Amino acid sequence: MSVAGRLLLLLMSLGWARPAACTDPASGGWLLGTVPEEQRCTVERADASLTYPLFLQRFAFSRPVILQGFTDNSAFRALCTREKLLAAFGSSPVRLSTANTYSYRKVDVPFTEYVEQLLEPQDPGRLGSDTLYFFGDNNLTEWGPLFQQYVPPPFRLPGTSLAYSFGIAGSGSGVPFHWHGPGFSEVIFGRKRWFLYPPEKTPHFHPNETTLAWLHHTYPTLPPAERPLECTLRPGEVLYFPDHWWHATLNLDTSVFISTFLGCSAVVPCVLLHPHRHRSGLSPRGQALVPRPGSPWLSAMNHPSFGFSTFIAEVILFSYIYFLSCHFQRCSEARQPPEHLEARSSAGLVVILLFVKGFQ
Ligand SMILES: O=C(O)CCC(=O)C(=O)O
Repeated sequence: MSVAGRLLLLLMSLGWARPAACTDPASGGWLLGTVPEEQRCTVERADASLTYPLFLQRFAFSRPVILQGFTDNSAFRALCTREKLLAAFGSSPVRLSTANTYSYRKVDVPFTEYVEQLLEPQDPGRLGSDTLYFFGDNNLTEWGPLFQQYVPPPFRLPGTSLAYSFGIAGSGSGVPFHWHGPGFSEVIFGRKRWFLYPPEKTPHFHPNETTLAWLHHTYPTLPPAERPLECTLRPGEVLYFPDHWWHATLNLDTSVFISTFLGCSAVVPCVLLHPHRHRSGLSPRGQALVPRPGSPWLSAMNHPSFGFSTFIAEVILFSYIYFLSCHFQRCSEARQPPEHLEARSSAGLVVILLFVKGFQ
């Protein structure tokens, strides 16, 4: 072996030089990546002095922001090391999905199999449609106790409630451009590069291409004015993405990450307050990513055919409830038994709920 080779081996054994792919304790036992980091960050950053009114005024409905120092997830991070997750969830199944925009294949595998056999750096020659990605579709019965340890970002949007999507993915992997409702994303381990475009600026991308391929082939051809907003997130930073913003991700290392989606828990405030809600639901990839909790309202809002008709359905529902409450009042004034009205109100509600559910 040459002198230089011996020197390199010596340095590596002393921990002074890092091989191309390795782990260190700070990475939670997850493999570090070799995808080069881009220092440019064109997304605004805000520290913990950002107040909720300012967040609403400056970012909530208009542009992304990276929040720093708002929450401390070190306890959650300690539970997300490779060793701890394998010990706690090794035999639990995880649902993987293809990392492309339009086709959406799902594959269930035990978590151990995913971590030990499938979680590998992205093959640059592979299509998104042939790449499996673990993000979302989490079984809340099994993973719920872990998610309870996560401290979500402190800000909400009026009329929304939280739903988590958790994932782990190899370096060079990511999701291609898509959009959906607003939310936050936090990296627990690893680094993740984000690319974002406002709703009215549809990006140039091929639906079956991985983000890595897009970065190599399309990104360099973009004139400066056509470039996305972008930034690389590190553990402890939280990105807020507003409603309907296009976004794509690229994991620079094996990353553990969690998104907090702000789904509509009441349709009327959502329609009135969120500027893009009148445009129908989600991009196909968005539909697949956003968790669909049981609420028919939330499901309807997150459905691609959601739009003006759902809004009308809710207006009818609210009018109906209002009408009934007036009617009950008159009944009690007139001392009439309200049973028949109760039956009618329940039937009416069921019909309206079925109507809204019919969109799903
Ligand atoms: O973190 C990722 O790779 C995907 C996140 C994402 O697309 C989302 O939160 O909507």
